[in-house]
Amino acid sequence: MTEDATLGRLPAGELWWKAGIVYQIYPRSFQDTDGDGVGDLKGVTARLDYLAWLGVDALWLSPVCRSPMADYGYDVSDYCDIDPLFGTLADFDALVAEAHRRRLRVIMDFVPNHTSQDHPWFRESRTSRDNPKRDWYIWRDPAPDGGPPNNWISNFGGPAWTLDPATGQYYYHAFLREQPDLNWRNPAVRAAMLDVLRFWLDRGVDGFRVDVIWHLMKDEAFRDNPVNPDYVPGDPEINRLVQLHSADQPEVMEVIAAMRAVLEEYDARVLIGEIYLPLERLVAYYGVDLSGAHLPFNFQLIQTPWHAVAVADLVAEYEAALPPGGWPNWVLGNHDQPRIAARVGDAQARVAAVLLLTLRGTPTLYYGDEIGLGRVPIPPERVRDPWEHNEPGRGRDPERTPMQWTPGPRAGFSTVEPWLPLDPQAETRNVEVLRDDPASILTLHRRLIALRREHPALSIGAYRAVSVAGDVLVYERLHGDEIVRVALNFGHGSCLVDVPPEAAWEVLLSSAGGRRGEGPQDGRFALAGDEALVLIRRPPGAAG
Ligand code: TEU
Repeated sequence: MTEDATLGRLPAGELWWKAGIVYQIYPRSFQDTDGDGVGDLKGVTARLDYLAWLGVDALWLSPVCRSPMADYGYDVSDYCDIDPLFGTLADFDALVAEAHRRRLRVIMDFVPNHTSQDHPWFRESRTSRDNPKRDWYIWRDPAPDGGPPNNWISNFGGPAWTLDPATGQYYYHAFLREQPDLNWRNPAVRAAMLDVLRFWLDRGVDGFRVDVIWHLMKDEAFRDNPVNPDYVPGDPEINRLVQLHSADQPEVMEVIAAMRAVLEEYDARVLIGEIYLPLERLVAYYGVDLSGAHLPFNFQLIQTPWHAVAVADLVAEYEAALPPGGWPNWVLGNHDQPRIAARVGDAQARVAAVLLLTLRGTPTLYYGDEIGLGRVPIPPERVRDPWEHNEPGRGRDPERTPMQWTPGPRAGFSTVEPWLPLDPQAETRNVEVLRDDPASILTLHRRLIALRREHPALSIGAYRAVSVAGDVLVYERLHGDEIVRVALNFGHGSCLVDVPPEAAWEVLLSSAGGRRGEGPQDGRFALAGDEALVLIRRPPGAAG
């Protein structure tokens, strides 16, 4: 990385995904332009000016390939075409061109672990035991009692094996039965899937977020998973077993390195891996000599209790666990997780935004979090997520609802009733209302993003822990002469934060709005409850 490279949009080489901010779009819910209540690619293109205004650097689109939508696009039936619900390949090309014109990168979702049961490969595979495509999927004879070949459980509940009566064998699916797992031990599967990457790279996409990348390889002997002694009734059924043999196998590293090698055939593309594993396993996905994912998604903030000490420990452990040269990243939410505002409340969601956008590493921002969207209630008759049907309470619809653009009907998302209900607060919680409000959470996000761009300490600088006391976490970001200090109040009570007396400090940003340029009083800054402050040390010799 050349640290002195320009930090404007679209910098050279890999700096774009290190210094930049990724914005996740769930395309069904961003903008509908054809009046069917579901978002589409033309809708994303129509909203690119908003993303440029917000200041993000890249957009990641959840799956838009052809799919029967059993899992809303995570069940692909053609990897080289756009689903008609979202538009056409021409619409996709137009989106990429318009994004690039605004210096925004485009990251696609790549779903290699499984296809749809409607994919021609699987249709062929299931026709007979000796079909040439049989070994593209994972077929096994029944156990002696006629039951499934082993005890593996689907991530969405129920057995992970489905019997195909026509050929008398079971096929494996880590998710829905409509999502049969590909056999990545088969070189032909590998070659075909790597060609899919080239297909999109040739069209100009800037990288991939790879779905369940840690699942691609399974134990060759398909041994039973051990029972999880820590299982708590009420947890998802998948947690009854430890996923010892069904995922995170050492051989997966080689597959990821092969994907990475394809990206290296092109200029400055990024490989992001979706990985839900404990820290020590997560960092293995940078690969030997960084031959793996550029960014193994770090979901630890989603899984850590929202408390200053817990977050301080997490940041320290993550920083310490990174391999040399491994670039960090942070995520607060995605289309599978309760929204940050729902988890920590509206007041703390602001503190969370400051944390996400001032930690060291690439932040990924989930659409709607910038307007403070929370958990949108879904009446039973409007449930869409199959997981909710299998395991009530687990459904992900509440965090997948339409983006809210304007006051008035359908919040500017669509002209008809959207596929999922709108937030009851859409009339006031929308881009048009919040963008001109200096105290809004949207303004806060925009200012934080701008600060990150203005101050290399925040985008590419080093991280230094300063203190954690009670509810208050303090750290610094450093680059050259620049020192930025961040103080986050995870509690509701006010307090005072010290700054080193030998230098002059001032407020760059308060999560509550205002205070810019304010200096300390008696060497301290007052921090209100639920407030976060970003401070800068004036460079030595600067006029005060
Ligand atoms: O998610 C994988 C995954 O592990 C999650 O479903 C996870 O089990 C759960 O959310 C844990 O909190 C990916 C996609 O992001 C998800 O939308 C898909 O349903 C899934 O893979 C299958 O493709």
